[in-house]
Amino acid sequence: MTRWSEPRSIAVPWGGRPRPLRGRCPGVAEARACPARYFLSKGSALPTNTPNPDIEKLQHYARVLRLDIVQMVGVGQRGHLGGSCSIADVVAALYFHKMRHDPKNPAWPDRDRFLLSKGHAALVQYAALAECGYFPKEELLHAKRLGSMLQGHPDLKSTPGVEANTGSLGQGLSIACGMAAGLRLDGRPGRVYCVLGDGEIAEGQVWEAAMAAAAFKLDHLVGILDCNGLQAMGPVAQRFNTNPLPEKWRAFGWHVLEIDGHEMRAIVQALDAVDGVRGKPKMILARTVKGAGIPFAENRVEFHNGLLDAGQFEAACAILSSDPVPPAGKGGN
Ligand SMILES: Cc1ncc(C[n+]2csc(CCOP(=O)(O)OP(=O)(O)O)c2C)c(N)n1
Repeated sequence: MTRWSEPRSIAVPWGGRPRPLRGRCPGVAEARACPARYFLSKGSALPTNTPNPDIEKLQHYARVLRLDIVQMVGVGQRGHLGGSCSIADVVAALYFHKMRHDPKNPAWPDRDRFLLSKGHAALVQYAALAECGYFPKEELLHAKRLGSMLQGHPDLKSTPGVEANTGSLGQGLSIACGMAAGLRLDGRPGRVYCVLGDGEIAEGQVWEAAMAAAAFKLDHLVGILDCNGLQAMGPVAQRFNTNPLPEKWRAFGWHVLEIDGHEMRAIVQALDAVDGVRGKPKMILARTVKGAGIPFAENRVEFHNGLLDAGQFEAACAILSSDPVPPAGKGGN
């Protein structure tokens, strides 16, 4: 269990001079007084890439990610809790099972690419990268601070393992298309996984990218749509209604699967199943709950970019750390 460390200057991943941390740490005064800022693990998970992954272990990692998200949000400061937690199971399945990647060599040319088009959910990606060992887990506690390697939205130049700057919604799928096309031209085996939000896809650029992916038959491009039904201001269906989703993506020439986005076995099976589909890009519609895993935040739009008070923070930590030990006899870290 790693305890919270004091703020300090941090190393810059791509070889620059160390930068001092600036600004107020999220909830720093409250967090200093809070005994519960800790991690469940030191962070040395490696992707399994096996045909039969240990589902219980992947579920455990999803819980680790959610606890790390809560630690990053801290007390008394806003953080994108809802949309980070809704996609945590999918992100765990990708980073700890499906994707071929090497935390010791983030630029490995044959790696699979992960793009978080809904970049406001950066905390879940940071948690996964730290857990895999791309950087020390202690960095998570400086997330969102000026000068930190973990900015409020994914930043290619700040964070090892981040493939592109995302968070201006609607752009990630276009980047993913370009990467997929480039990998094909270079004869590389990498697949591209792109996570989008169901509110995000109201952006018109998404549909240009969707047409391009089908036109170029980018069958090594896999989209995962986090269908939690809420965007920043309310239900997706009552704002810019992006439904009906399966019909739309099929009409745009994609192979579509629909799954429960919190059912780990279904996630793994879907990710494996789309490998076999040729000639089309694939879209996995993951039906999820915003804030999943934190009962008082589930399906509550106020936790989109929510703020935890000390009691909520403690309660969330208690719930998420109630299973601190990985499945018996199966390793973990
Ligand atoms: C181009 C652009 N417009 C607006 C925003 C502000 N914004 C951040 S998150 C969000 C809602 C996104 O909803 P959704 O894609 O459903 O995300 P999720 O519910 O999965 O977190 C908005 C409008 C933005 N980041 N980029």
